[in-house]
Amino acid sequence: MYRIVFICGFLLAVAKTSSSAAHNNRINLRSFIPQQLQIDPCYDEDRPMRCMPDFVNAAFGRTIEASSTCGMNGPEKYCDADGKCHICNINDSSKNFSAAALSDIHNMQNLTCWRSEPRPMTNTNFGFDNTPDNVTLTLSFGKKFELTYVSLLFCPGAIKPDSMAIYKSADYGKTWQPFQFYSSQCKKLYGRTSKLQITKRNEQEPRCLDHNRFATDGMSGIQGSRIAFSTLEGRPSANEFDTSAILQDWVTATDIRVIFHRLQSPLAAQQMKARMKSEIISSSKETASTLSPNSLLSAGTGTYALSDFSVGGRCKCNGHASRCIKNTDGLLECECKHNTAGRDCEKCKPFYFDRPWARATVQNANECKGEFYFKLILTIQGIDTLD
Ligand SMILES: [Ca+2]
Repeated sequence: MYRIVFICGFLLAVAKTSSSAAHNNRINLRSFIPQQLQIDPCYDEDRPMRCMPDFVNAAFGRTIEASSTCGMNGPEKYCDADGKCHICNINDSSKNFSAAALSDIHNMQNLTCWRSEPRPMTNTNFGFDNTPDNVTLTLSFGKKFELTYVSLLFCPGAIKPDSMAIYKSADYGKTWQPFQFYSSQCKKLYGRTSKLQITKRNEQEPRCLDHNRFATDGMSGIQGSRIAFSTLEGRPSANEFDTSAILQDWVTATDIRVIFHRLQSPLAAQQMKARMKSEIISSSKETASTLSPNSLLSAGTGTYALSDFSVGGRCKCNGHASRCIKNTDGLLECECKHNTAGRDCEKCKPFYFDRPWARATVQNANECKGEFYFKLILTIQGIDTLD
């Protein structure tokens, strides 16, 4: 039926232009194939080849929206894990910790950091028993990408959070799907086991890991450390990615969202509280009974603090384009080859329906072909072909 509709459409279009066409002309079908430049990575001379845009940090230079930023409404006090306290203030360039610092040039000699609004680190009941923090960072690509990793680098002196989740959207933020969880209490906070085995039957299932399990500093986080989520790690079909529709779908995202739920585990918060108490006592010679709970709370005021948010991946073109460009509406789209079309080269161009659309692989570029239609039209006109 699909073919018939297109054949009819094509015939009508050709009928308008064919009345004066000479009969018995001989036309080489190759003249219908667009000429490709030698340097086009999607072709080896005339032969179509799988091609793909460069691997990039898809977060770099993009706006990341933060639900909470330290010092947004003027000077605010926050404290690092070592107990030293500082001031943040969005209006003071030396104390500015805006979200722009998440996706700028990453230079270890000159780190820039985003910080959330301060929150108590030492409240052992803090977390899902009460209200989760829900500090959110959202990154939109404006186009489907295929992601290899999501990497979060924490600022020197900051704590690696105890509980957080990475979500993805593949429909521009309409719906969200969990990508990965981290927590010292996977079952309690996220209802998931930290011992989940990924097999070929559940390759699209997110895992929950206790990334702080091996921390030895008595705190829940490692200072200045990184969390790197590798999208294909431990997924059995990763070596057959070209032919695994499930994993191709799993790594596809238009947006990434990170939600920080809890800064410290209850155990680490308790240990920190005890340590702070003893340090304050020894330095001030105060007795425990004269310390107000507020002074402890203030000294234990921490922030989520990240110096870099990077996302490794490629603009998704299904093997049919070597780059993405902005269209006339300013939207990012693939520069499709192999007679494909769509923002992700996810369909065949009109009249190129000799066979169903398919993603390109190393073995087969799966170029869309329209010879059936062209031959049909020429036959109707009485024109022989040279193919
Ligand atoms: Ca930075």
